[in-house]
Amino acid sequence: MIWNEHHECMERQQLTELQGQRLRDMVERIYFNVPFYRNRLQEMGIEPGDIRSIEDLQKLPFTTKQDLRDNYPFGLFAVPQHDVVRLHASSGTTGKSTVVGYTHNDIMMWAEVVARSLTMAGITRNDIVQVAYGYGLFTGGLGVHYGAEKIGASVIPISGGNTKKQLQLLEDFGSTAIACTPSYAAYLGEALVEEKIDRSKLKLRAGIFGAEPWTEEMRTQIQHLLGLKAYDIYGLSEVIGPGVSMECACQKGMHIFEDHFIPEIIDPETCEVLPYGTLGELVFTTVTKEAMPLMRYRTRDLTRLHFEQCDCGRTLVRMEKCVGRSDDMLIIRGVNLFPSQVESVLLEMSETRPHYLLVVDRENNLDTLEIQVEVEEQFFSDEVKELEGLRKRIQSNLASTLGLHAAVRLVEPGTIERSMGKAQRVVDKRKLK
Ligand code: DLL
Repeated sequence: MIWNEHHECMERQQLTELQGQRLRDMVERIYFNVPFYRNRLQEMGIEPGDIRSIEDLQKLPFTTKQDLRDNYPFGLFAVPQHDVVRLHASSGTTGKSTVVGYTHNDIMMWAEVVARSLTMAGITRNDIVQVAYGYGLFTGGLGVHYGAEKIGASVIPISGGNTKKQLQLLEDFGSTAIACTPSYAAYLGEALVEEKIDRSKLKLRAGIFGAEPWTEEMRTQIQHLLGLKAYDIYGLSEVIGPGVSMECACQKGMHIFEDHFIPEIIDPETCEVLPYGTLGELVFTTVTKEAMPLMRYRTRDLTRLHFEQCDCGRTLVRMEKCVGRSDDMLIIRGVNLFPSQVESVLLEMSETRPHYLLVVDRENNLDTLEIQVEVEEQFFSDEVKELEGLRKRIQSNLASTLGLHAAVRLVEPGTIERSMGKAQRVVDKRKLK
């Protein structure tokens, strides 16, 4: 089923016209209502009338997270405070949090894109959706909540954490879908086994997992652990929250809701727009948001876009699973590396669990990388010799994929700290020195 066939299956030309018209309106709104954007456009000699169609998008300047910080908390709002009905914020690891505001219409639009997303995972009014993303300033909980309610599903607003309660409700309420981060899903799957809950008694069919990068190998593990079909959902607070894009049943990338969010891929170094299909940084222009429209916002997320028609019938462009964020890329002795590459290698092996940690340090001016890997119980109790054999195998698999020699430390199941939200996969001790 398709939630909004009109907007999800538009002819490209019709969609481009709609985008152009919405872009024109948006540029006018921010020009007259947001001094920051007006100054920036004036500096570049651009007037609202210069932006007439989607082809003019490239004339516009980029917006960065730093711009949001510089205008903290409400400097980029395009409406008076009395029209703002909701505030969210993303914590971020450094500096001030990024604040985002929503008007009533923004909240409705958000519910609409999440309703489209959940429909892609086959969710209908007959489903019971356990929302185990955090509720609060984080957009995950409330974002999915409103979309699921719009569809008419029964929503369980349990929020993140409280694992025993999660399992109890999965059993007692017969939740048919669960929404949480993939790392928390993996943890729930593990807890299910520990609590000796019979998986066949659960009614779970679909998982709506996102908010952090995760690999195909992780998908396989979660599907196996929880007995459901795992779907990838993408989004970021600045743009709206969850529901910027979502995988359909074909699972060949995430469809971006282009009637609201216009994507571009740029070279993160030169800012040059790259041809479709090339790996680069994802940039979004929001064309319908009222409270805080964003012009060419640099997400830092690295992916590729594909325009070929999808078998599901939707014409919306698809983005590949994110490799990671450009600011999560580690440079170890000159070799570029994303935690997701390590995840792929580890989870391809049946002896390892989906919990790992990269510890980066510097000794005698040389970068060091230690990868801590949890091993399945039955392999851990094996002989030392076999364990050493496994360690060496992991090390050599990593070396051949990453082109880098990393120390591997096998740790007992349950050793690596579990996260109820976004997992922390890297400890970079170099930054502490
Ligand atoms: O994580 C919104 C969200 C909530 C999305 C629930 C999906 C589900 P932020 O906290 O602002 O918002 O973080 C946004 O998280 O720029 C990506 O780096 C990362 N991210 C989000 N979804 C995915 C995904 C929410 N499916 C940042 N795959 C983004 C990879 C993701 N990374």
